[in-house]
Amino acid sequence: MASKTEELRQRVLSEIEGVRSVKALSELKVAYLGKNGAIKALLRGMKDIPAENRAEFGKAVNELSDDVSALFEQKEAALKKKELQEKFASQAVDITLPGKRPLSGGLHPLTIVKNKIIDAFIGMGFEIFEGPEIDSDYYCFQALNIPKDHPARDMQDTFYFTDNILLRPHTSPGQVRSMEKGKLPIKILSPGRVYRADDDASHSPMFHQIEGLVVDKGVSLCDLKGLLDEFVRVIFDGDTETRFRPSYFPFTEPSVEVDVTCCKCHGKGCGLCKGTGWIEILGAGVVNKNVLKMSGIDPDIYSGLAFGLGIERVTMIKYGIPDIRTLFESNLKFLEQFDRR
Ligand code: FA5
Repeated sequence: MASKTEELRQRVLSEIEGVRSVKALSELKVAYLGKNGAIKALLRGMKDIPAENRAEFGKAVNELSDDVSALFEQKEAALKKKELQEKFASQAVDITLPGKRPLSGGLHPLTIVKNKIIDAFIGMGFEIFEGPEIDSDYYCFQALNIPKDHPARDMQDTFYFTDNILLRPHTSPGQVRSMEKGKLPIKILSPGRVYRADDDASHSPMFHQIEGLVVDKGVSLCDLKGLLDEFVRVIFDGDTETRFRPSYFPFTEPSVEVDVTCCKCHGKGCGLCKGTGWIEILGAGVVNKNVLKMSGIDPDIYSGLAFGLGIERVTMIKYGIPDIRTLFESNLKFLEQFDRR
């Protein structure tokens, strides 16, 4: 009789010992303590026990039941603790590992340079004035002293919607539009996209210019030189040399072009600078009296200076980029080298 309960106790002890998971333990618990479990089966066998021994047997079975319940509780607590520790260990984070940097946007090199140029001129008292990208023949050419069929139109050949409506080939129409407003003096900066029938390593069919215009009494070529020298000083590093070269634009007289030393060969001469060692960054000059007159400004009282610079050229020289197309390829490996914020 006692040996039956003792035998069961030993069996439970050895089976609980071998259990490795909470799930297996609960199955084992049902097998011993459940309604149809081994301990309840002992109680059901009471009827076969001689009457004088029943009380003792019942007591022994109840004790066994209490002891086994306690054993299951202890084992369950131990297993749960172990499983939790294993879960924590498997999910542990090594805080000494380097973190993953979140991807963040940055400014395109053209935007960085545009902002720098704008800052430089705003610091010299200029205001922003923006004109349309689709414009008329009158604003793009005629009002700039370039009549129909003038050979100078070839220098700024662009894309036409009709004979009269076109994608502006330069930001110079901004000069005319700001002068037409009739408010003097003028000191404006007009940035924007422009279009040309061009395509090679230093010329793009779409690129960006910034136009500058100053109209006031007594404005001269000396003021233009002072402004452009300051611009070059602010934008480029000390090693970049500049030169002013006489040039021709129908809307300025005299006209100049400003070159800086080539970013690829540093002045020695290469394919990018066509062997000259110099790259042109802007055209400029004293506003032609005809242009002032056509915009309703008296050239005997007022004079003007104007310049138009290519943002791509300035960017290429500043960062040593040998091919203009790199700026439009949206290649993250290239773009990530610039501003990341
Ligand atoms: C002009 O566009 C004149 N409107 C500039 C000007 C303004 C002169 C005011 C006088 C007074 P030009 O065609 O040289 O000039 O172009 C000016 C600058 O734009 C060039 O120096 C160059 O930096 C840039 N540029 C010209 N064509 C391209 C092109 N296809 N791709 C990239 N940059 C270009």
